[in-house]
Amino acid sequence: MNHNKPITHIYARQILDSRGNPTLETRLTAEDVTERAAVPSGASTGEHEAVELRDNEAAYLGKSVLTAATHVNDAIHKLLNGDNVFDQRKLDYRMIQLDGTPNKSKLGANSMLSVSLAAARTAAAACRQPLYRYLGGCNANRMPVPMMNILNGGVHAKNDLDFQEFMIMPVGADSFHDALRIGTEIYHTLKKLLETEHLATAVGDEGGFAPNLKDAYEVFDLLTRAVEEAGYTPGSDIVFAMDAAASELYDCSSGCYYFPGESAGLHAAIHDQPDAASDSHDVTVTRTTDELIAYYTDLCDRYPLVSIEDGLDENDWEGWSRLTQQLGDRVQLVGDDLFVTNPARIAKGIRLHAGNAVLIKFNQIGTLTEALDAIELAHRHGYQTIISHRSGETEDTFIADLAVATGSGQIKTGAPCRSERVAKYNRLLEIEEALFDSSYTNPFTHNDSE
Ligand code: 2PG
Ligand code: MG
Repeated sequence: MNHNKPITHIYARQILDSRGNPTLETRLTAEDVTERAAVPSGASTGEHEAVELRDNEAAYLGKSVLTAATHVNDAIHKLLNGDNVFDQRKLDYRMIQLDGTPNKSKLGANSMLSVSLAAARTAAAACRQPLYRYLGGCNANRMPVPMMNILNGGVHAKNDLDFQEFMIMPVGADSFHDALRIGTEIYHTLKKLLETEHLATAVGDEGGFAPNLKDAYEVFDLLTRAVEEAGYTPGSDIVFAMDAAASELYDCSSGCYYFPGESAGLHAAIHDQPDAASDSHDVTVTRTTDELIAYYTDLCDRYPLVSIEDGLDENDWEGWSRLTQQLGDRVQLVGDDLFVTNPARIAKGIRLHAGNAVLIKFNQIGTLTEALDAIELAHRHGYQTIISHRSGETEDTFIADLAVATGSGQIKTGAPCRSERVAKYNRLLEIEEALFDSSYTNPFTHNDSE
């Protein structure tokens, strides 16, 4: 095979994501091969993420990405035209150099990522290899456990739940397709349960239901019932995970976490009392870092909750170290806004013993190469990784291949609902079938030292 295949054309266009907001899709041609990639977009974005370039003009209420598309079609096209499509690292670093800013604010992480991903796809197609094989080599065969976000809150839904995501992980399954089936059965059982309880079954941004529930305890009670009514055992067939997205709850002036949904519920409950005093309306639920750590500890004591993402604010390194000291030996503590897929922030976390797992979202950092570096750094230091979607997604399934390519072992891509989420699950089914042996290593029961 010829190992030099020059890039001959790059073209980006504006398309829509799953929330109806503009995003980029880029087609990249190397001689006779053309492939494309689209970039996702977050809502609960971390303060330290690379910049997503938006036009901030009248069109699409400020959210159009035409400038970013122009950067691809002009500056990046000119830069990379003639470069070898197989030189992924070089292509990415040439874009990083051209941008020249620490947070990719000149070209935009969305412009750069769309080119980076499209280049990898084109390179894989040029070798006639599936993407996971091109990226991961011949040993890329570990199917991820799906972390299925079946109950939504926070900024992903307009309900009273302060925490953003409540997930089930079918860790007792021995294949990906079985895990998906079990998770989906529980999802449908949960819907029936919600209907019986006269609770809303409308879904949030990631396809999970978004009923008005009081707090995390009520959620986990309901999830436990759904798991049992579907015929499974919490703690062995299924374990729970959550994304608190605590940066969204943190108030830096008071140094406390503020729970608006819980406050509203309490306020309403007090008002319903016949003898409620007229001055009893100011009910504000707040928690300090240590109170929140105690809250998580209690949840982990009561439920099979094995993974907590963004349990604390993105700048509270000290709090993260305390949380890790308290729960790190029995719970996966995932940094999302904390690490923003950035090797420099992950290195800091490793130094400070903050968290023990990294959420990987390639648009937080802006190139495939840097995301792969983040994964490698995490794995080298015994941190788990979870390959993740964004709340604003497209039909692009790159993350499914990335999860298998990197052997990450876990993927977070929403509920088994909404095509932009299901597309990733369906791609994983296809990959598993292609791998024939349906190998599935369960990261919670598989002990490497055995
Ligand atoms: C998260 C993500 C994805 P967003 O916080 O983990 O679930 O949400 O894309 O809105 O940041
Ligand atoms: Mg998160």
